Amino acid sequence: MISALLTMVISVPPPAPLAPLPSTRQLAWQDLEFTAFIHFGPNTFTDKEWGQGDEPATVFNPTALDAKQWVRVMKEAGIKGVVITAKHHDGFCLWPTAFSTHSVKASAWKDGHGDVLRELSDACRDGGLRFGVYLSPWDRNNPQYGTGEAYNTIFRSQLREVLSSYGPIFEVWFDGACGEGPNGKRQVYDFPSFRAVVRELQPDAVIFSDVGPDIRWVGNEQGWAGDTCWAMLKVAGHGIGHDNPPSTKSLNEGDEDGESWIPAECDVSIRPGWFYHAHEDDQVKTPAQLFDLWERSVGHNANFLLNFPVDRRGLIHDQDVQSVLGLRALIDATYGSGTDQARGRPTAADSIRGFEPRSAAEELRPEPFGPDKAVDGNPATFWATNDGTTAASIEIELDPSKEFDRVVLAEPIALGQRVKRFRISVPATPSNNHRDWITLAEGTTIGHKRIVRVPTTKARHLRIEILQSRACPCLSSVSVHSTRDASLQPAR
Ligand code: FUL
Repeated sequence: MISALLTMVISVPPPAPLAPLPSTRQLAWQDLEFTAFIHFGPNTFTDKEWGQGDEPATVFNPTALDAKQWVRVMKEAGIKGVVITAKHHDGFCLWPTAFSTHSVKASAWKDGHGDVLRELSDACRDGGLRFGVYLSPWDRNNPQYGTGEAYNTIFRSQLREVLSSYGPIFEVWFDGACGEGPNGKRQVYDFPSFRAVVRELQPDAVIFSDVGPDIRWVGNEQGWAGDTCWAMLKVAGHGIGHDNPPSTKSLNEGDEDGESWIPAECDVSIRPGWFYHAHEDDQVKTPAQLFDLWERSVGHNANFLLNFPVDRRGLIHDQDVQSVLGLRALIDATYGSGTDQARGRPTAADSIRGFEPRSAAEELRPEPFGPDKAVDGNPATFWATNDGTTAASIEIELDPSKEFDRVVLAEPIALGQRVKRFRISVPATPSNNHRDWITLAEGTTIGHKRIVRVPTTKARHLRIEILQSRACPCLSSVSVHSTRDASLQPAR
């Protein structure tokens, strides 16, 4: 009996993956969802955003640097990894590089014996946070900058130092900015060779630049991705920094017919500036503002990269700590464990992969791709339809006494991003037996996670219609939440 059941279960093959597909490193990165940036360096002490590169290294002198505090705050906020400005445009290196004199070695901090990357990577390892590095190719200090291969060799050497001295690195961030202007120095970066160094020394690390190869810029520095957001991109026509076309729409939304899998990352600072400025102490984004951005990045198939401008002491400022912990409280109250009103509820679907009509005796036979797989809390299982079916719907029976205002959908993206258009609706009246439905929301893409804001609603049934899909649709999760408890949280 059991083996007969197993045969039936196994005889339904899963849908074929639909190219382009994510790499293992991209899949692991996307699951992190929420990561942090640290901007720290001479600018912190000179009150600048872009240093000239001629600032004396001695200006860098934090009085109480404590990377463990950064990691503690991030862990408490639910952040999974941190990317630090190892070298910003001013060329100052936060580690004692052998390939430039402009570094912590020449600073007053710890009499030139300090190493910020060492302190942060150690704290990350101890605290269980992933460690990543930002390196700006634009270097306003290095005398070789603008000479071509000589500078590229220095940059590669610095990259080698950073990638081979501090343990595993999850993300390498290549900034595309360059403000040299028409009469400035012209350096042609050898990006293919930079990428080769990363692949050689840290094969699991994702590489960020405006256009990947692994992670793309989302086209703004405000922390949000488009309502439509494909992980795919048509790379042709895009470049890094100034080569980027003036329209950043396709970075923001991706391309349905993009040939490359390059998901978006939404970078934004918790304050107006990337670096610390005391006059911005009262301009820290509120928990509610951060929650809005978190929903429009993580909930729009992208990752959220929230910057903390570490202050002159070398600490995350208390205002910033309060705000990000306030954000965590809002996320937990809305999406934390026990908040999902769809979890384990009865489901139905008008199409199920491999389904065959069966006798009452067989009713209990498990369906490997049944709609219950979308509400079982297991991201590895999913509802799917037969090949060739690209429009189908799933219904979930809810507790009608509970109100909700968020519906969260997810696709198993290892099979590619498939859904093009969906609709969410509820019966017009609790008793009309599904004859009339009211649309709560219509949307386009889903991907890794799609948070849909819907009017505050109570309903006995919720229907998700997949209206169009690139191939048979698959949903690994449908969850239902309310921000009511979050809005009751006192502002922190
Ligand atoms: C930009 C830089 O110019 C800013 O200073 C900052 O580092 C931001 C994250 O990227 O391109």
